[in-house]
Parts: sequence; structure tokens; C-alpha cells
Amino acid sequence: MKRAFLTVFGAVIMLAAIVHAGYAQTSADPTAAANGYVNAPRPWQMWFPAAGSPMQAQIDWLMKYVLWIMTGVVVFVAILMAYVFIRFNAKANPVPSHLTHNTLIEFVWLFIPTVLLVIIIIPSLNLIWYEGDTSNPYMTVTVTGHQWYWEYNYQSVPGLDYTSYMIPDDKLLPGDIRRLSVDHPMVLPVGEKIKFDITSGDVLHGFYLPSLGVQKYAIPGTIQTSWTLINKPGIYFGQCNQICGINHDAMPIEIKAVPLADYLAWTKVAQSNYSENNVSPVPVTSPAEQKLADAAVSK
Ligand SMILES: [Cu+2]
Repeated sequence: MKRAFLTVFGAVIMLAAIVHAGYAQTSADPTAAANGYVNAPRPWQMWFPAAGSPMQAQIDWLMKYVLWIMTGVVVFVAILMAYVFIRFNAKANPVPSHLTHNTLIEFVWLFIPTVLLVIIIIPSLNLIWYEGDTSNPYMTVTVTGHQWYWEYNYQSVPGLDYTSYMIPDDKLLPGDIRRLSVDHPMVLPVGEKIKFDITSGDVLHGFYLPSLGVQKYAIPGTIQTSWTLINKPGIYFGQCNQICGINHDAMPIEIKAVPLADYLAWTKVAQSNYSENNVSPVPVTSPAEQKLADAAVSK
């Protein structure tokens, strides 16, 4: 009897410990839900990254659609040229025809390219309008490019403004991706429309998120807008893609997408951790900067 009681008691304690550990883990890091899926570039990758948003899915579709049309045109023209070279060269056709005009063929070679251009331009314009529609977002993040880090300001969360630096090679932890992981990623909710107000504090930068279909220049003194809607929780990467100085390669973008409830929990934690006064930017040493420093020392 006593034994049975102890067994049950022990089991209850263990269960409580497991539940508590699980709870403690989720409450410690509200962005943990993002860790299950990493959308990062692979060595020798072909094509675009897996689409993480409806916009990137449409970009991917349009790219392949135009590629198939182009392939058809190239194959058709190559076959036609080969036929002409063989059938109508000086040896095979010593007495050439003096025909110069043919109404039917002139109509055909104007009509077919016109049709091709129309079937390309309709989905292209649709996509341009879709990309430009930043109306009714759930939230807006102001993204500011700096030499050489990003700054994220959550317009709907008072005081939430922090900087995001690449993790230098000598500070990488297991699970970090070299030259892509950052100290403070941008955290966003999945399934909600998020608007980006993109600007720069110094020179031209590029806010480029290939898996989400976002690419806008960050220009000092002006704001460019874009938007995204992330399909599923995960970690998504991007990079500055406008040459912006010596550490241009050291300003990647890391986004952690989590369910809305987790995002809201994160804003509470982040608000106290990242409030404007608490931001302490850590300078990043890129290989280029290191070279300059070494050269200065050796002089
Ligand atoms: Cu840059």
C-alpha cells in the first residue's frame, strides 16, 4: 500500500516537473516556436528560396511562367535559324528568290510577339499592384539601415526600438548561422499583414528578404514602404543588398516569425529589455574591418 502510494506520488511529482519545465521554457523565450523551421540559403542552391509569404509565392510563379515562355521563344528561333542555314545556304539554294514582301508572314511575326507581351504584362501588373498595396496592415515596423546594422522600431509598441547586429564569427553559438544570425532578430507574428516603413540613417542600404518577396532600398530622408504576411512560424533571413560601405556584408536580417499570442508575449519582454535607453550597440568586426585594423597595427 505504502509502496503504491509512493509510486503514484513519485509519478505525480515527475509529471509536475515535466509540465513545469515545458512551461518555464516557453515562458522564458516567447520566440521558441520559430526554432522548428529555418529558411536559410544552402550551398549551391538553385532557384528562389522556399516561399514564406503569398507575395514570394507569386513572384516565384511569375518567374517560372516567364521562363517557360522565354524557353519556347529561344527553342523556336534556334530551330528556325538552323533550318534556314541548312535549307537556304548558297550551296543548297544557288538561285535565291527575289520575293521581298509577304502580308501573311508579316502579320504573323507582329501578332505572335504582341500576344506574348500581353500574356506577360497582365500577371506582371497584377503582381506590381499586389506588392504596392500596403493598406490595412495589422502592424507597422520602421526599418532603418545604418552603417552597419539595422534598427527596428515597432510603431504599435511604445518605446520598442532596438538595433540588430550580426553575430561575429568568434561569438557564434551552436545553431547560429555564420554571417546570417544576429544578436536581436526582428520578431513578427505569422498570418498577419505587416507593413515595413524603410529608411536609412546614413547611406543607401537595401532591405532584402528573398524568402518573403521583400526588396526595397533604404534611402536617407525618405520612406519606402513594403509589406509581408508570413505563412508559418520559422526563422527567415535576409541581407542588405545595396553596397553601403566596408561592412556591407555584416548587416544580415534575421526574422523570427511566431504565433500572434507568442508575439504579444514577446513585446512585453522586449519592451523592458530593448527600451531605447537600454540599447547598447556592440560593434561588429568584419573580415574587412579586421584587415584594416591589422594593417594599422603593423605600421
Ligand atoms: Cu547596408
